[in-house]
Amino acid sequence: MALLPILCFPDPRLHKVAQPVQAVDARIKALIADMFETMYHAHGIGLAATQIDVHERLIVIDTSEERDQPLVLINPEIIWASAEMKVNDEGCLSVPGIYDGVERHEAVHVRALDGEGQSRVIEADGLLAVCIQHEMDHLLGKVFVEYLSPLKRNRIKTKMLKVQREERR
Ligand code: K1U
Ligand code: ZN
Repeated sequence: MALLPILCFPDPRLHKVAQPVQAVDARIKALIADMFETMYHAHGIGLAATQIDVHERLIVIDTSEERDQPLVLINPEIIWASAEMKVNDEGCLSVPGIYDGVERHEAVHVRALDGEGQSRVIEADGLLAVCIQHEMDHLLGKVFVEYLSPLKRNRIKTKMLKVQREERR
């Protein structure tokens, strides 16, 4: 297994649209293991392949307190979304240290392949529903700061670029 580097906003590669996974083969299974290792190491609750510069429709999630309920979503599709919306505070491993409110569907049903290539339907609410919507945005090249005002987004961009310049010194 391996820890993978996570792209940081405003890296343009975060805006690439991911393509469907063609086969759940040994390459994808190895990638899933590396993504879980990377997500747990970073103390995240989710990670989309886009964030590690792989532009395929693959997500790993674990929203459990005990960090023992890994969930793999391959080629996910939202098949139902609640009319009720809710604003939740979100963070992102690609925008470290920034948290802000984003409005999402309170509940979603998602069809996806699991890590063995089996089709599943996941009925999610609460933090899991928020996390699934956040990660599916990554696969479309969308980062959560794009829901914020242009003023906030530009401030975050300037802050991230400053941090990245200082880290390179
Ligand atoms: O996509 C990512 O970068 C992972 C991200 C997922 C996420 C967290 C919170 C709301 C929506 C999506 C994170 O794991 S951020 C770090 C984190 O562990 C966290 C932040 C806020 C609440 C709960 C967890
Ligand atoms: Zn994110």
